[in-house]
Amino acid sequence: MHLHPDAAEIAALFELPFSDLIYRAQTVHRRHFDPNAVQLSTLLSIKTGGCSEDCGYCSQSARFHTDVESQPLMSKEAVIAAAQAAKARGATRFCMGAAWRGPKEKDLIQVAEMVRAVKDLGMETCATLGLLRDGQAEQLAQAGLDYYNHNLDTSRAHYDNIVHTHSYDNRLDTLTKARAAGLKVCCGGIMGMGESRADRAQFLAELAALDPPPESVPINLLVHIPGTPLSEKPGLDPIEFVRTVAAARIAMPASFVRLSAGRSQMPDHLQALCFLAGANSIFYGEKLLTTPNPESDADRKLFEKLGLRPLVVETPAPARKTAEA
Ligand code: SAM
Ligand code: DTB
Ligand code: SF4
Repeated sequence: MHLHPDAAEIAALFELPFSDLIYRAQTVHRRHFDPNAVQLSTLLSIKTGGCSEDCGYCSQSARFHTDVESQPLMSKEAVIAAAQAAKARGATRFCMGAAWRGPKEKDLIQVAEMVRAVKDLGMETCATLGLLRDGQAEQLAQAGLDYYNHNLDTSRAHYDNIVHTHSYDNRLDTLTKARAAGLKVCCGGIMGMGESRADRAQFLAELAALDPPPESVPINLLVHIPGTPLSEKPGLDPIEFVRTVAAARIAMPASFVRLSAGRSQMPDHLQALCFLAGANSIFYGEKLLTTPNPESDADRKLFEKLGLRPLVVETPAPARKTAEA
């Protein structure tokens, strides 16, 4: 067992004067990381829309009328091209997302092929495919998958207000499966879904209690999607969002905390506060899954202004091809 803060301890962090909270987060951050290096992940939606689930924030549920056009599973060639472009721009991790409750066996065989190909480019690989059945995490690990993304998204208590087609325990079970197969875990959530501060503290306590805690913790700010049940939720106070990033940093000192969805709506000074609070990863590239992300040029300028640099990730040499004639 590792030592981790409980919900009451995390709630107490949220109550600190802002400067004290940020100072603590910076201190912890500097003990574990180079504070000026930020990890860059690029997302690609490899299968879009038409999802059976009813997650109240999501543009891709078949149950809501959103502007998203459904797209079947992409070809391996198109995925490789997108990964090459992401690598050329400086991303070190490529994350493939699919709008599924979970992958069917024939889907998984195709995704495994994509993972193999992206891994061969010398990138870190990540997939987010929904709930996994027995054996599927092992298949992905064998194909060279480094990370599985599966978010808890909010507190256990609030989850049932947001999603009705699967449970918090279903999600914890998939995280256990990913871990047992030797995958690294990327697990975080969405802020601004009408949760209370106590919910945010409980959510972070759930993440910190995973043993070991997730290597990567995406903190998303809700992107309001017209047509979804959460489209009209009032925006979260930006300072409360920064507090959440700081509390995540302190609760999971050795994890990468990713400033995730919502950056397009954030001015530079708010993003700077998030980095100060201990965020050290972003999604990089002009699209998230179905919604816009800042242009790469804008991010490069922001990094220059803040003296940040992309984290260099050593990836093992790609599988050696057999000698050519
Ligand atoms: N279908 C799989 C699943 O639900 O795990 C994988 C894809 S799903 C779109 C991945 C994550 O994207 C969700 O868990 C949620 O955290 C995030 N997400 C989806 N829609 C969002 C929105 N409108 N704003 C912020 N984050 C969002
Ligand atoms: C995560 O936590 N955020 C990413 C990734 N994991 C898969 C997805 C954000 C999606 C934002 C809304 C959209 O583009 O559809
Ligand atoms: Fe489907 Fe994932 Fe969207 Fe939920 S979050 S509706 S499971 S794509």
